[in-house]
Amino acid sequence: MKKALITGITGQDGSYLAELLLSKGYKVYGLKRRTATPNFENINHLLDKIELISGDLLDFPSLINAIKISDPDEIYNLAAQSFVADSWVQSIYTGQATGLSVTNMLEAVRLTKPNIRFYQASSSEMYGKVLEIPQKETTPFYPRSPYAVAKVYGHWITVNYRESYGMYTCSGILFNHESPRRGLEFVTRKVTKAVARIKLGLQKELRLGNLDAKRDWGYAGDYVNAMWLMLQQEKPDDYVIATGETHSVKELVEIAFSYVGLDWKKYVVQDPKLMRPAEVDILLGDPHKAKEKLGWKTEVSFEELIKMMVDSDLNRFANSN
Ligand code: NDP
Ligand code: GDR
Repeated sequence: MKKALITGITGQDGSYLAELLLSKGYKVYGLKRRTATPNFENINHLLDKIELISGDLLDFPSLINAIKISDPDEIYNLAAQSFVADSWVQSIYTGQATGLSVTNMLEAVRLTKPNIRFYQASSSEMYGKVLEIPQKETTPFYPRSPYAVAKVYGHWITVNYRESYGMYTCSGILFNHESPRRGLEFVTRKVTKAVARIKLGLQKELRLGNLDAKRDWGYAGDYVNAMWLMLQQEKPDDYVIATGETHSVKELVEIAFSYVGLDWKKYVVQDPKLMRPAEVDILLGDPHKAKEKLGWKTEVSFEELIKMMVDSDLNRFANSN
């Protein structure tokens, strides 16, 4: 039986990846940091099937301990301060938790069991300012937020450990991916939650920032499969994971509101306080390499994704009344 350790298991991707690995017969361990109140919403249904190990990315001994307990064949390093907007107000912490901590993980692997296969959650945010469209593995990075700068560090240190020590380390450059388990502050979930609550008479307006930003949005359930595929190859490598389509925040809003029969213009208010100090105007990924070498593909379209999220939030907020 293969064993995997997932950091960030309570997050969106961690929960889908845990489900995928369990379905493939893995023994799954999750690194779980201490919180004052429980945050198991995404993994409640998995708690009797996985083993949680207490630890924090910034606490090196706890990472060594987690590797010793789980003795994994594969590590998926998904934990991070992942909300771009907050990275301007928590810039030092984001640098530590999203960037430098990757070296903590890699050193823990190198010093305990260097043949562990290691996946690093890199991000399309690293492309930042548009230098090339669509963005592919060879497109230069131009990060536009403290989060993105930290991810560039995490990306290159992952490549560096592969080149310096011959370790099996892969970096997945994933474009935005969403689901009903997406954190409430990210724009897709903020919109689908508001649409559901407005439809149910629980909310009157939706305040948003930049409606013109464009993103390549896919479904998280499809994207965790790419992570697993990367660690099953003969040789480690880096891959762009994206749909190859881009849509604006405005299109997202239009689709979500019209799905429940509402006119978005009556409810959406643009709030300058929600504009970012530096914006990433357009992301559009080229997933050719992943399709050809990994045989990876997306199953859920943009519209299907938004409808899935609206349905889920309608259900959730109708029942929370
Ligand atoms: P989430 O924000 O949903 O999850 C982040 C996870 O990291 C949570 O489990 C969180 O724990 C954990 N975490 C945060 N800080 C620490 C820490 N110091 N020590 C231990 N655990 C910590 O992110 P996603 O699931 O959406 O994304 C997974 C990864 O992929 C992240 O690294 C993200 O930056 C990256 N990524 C995401 C994309 C996306 O579109 N979703 C696209 C590209 C990259 P807790 O629950 O306690 O907060
Ligand atoms: P992003 O996702 O920054 O791309 O990072 P987010 O959903 O936060 O923003 C997407 C775009 O929407 C615009 N926007 C708003 N965003 C939020 N959150 N709230 C608003 O009210 C709002 N109004 C407009 C933003 O300006 C932006 O252009 C996500 C995270 O998951 C990262 O961890 C990951 O690396 C990248 O995706 C790829």
